Amino acid sequence: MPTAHEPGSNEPHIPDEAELEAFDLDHDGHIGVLDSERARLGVVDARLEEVAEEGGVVGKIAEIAHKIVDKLDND
Ligand SMILES: [Ca+2]
Repeated sequence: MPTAHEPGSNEPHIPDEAELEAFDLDHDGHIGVLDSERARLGVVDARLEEVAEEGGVVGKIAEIAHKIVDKLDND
C-alpha cells in the first residue's frame, strides 16, 4: 500500500516513477488520499470479481457489490 512516509523515518517519502505509475491514478504527480482510496477500491473490486465468478448466492451478492464498487470507482 502507498504510504506518505517511509516507516521509521521522518523524511517525506518521495515516490519514484514506478510508484507514481502504480498509485497516482489521477496523474497529478502525487500519491494522495484519493489515489490510496482508489487503489483500495481496486483491490476490493478484484476480489469481488473473483468471488462473483464462483457463482451461487454469494457470487450473486459479490456481483452486485462489484457493480457498486465499479460505479464508485468510475466517477
Ligand atoms: Ca494523484
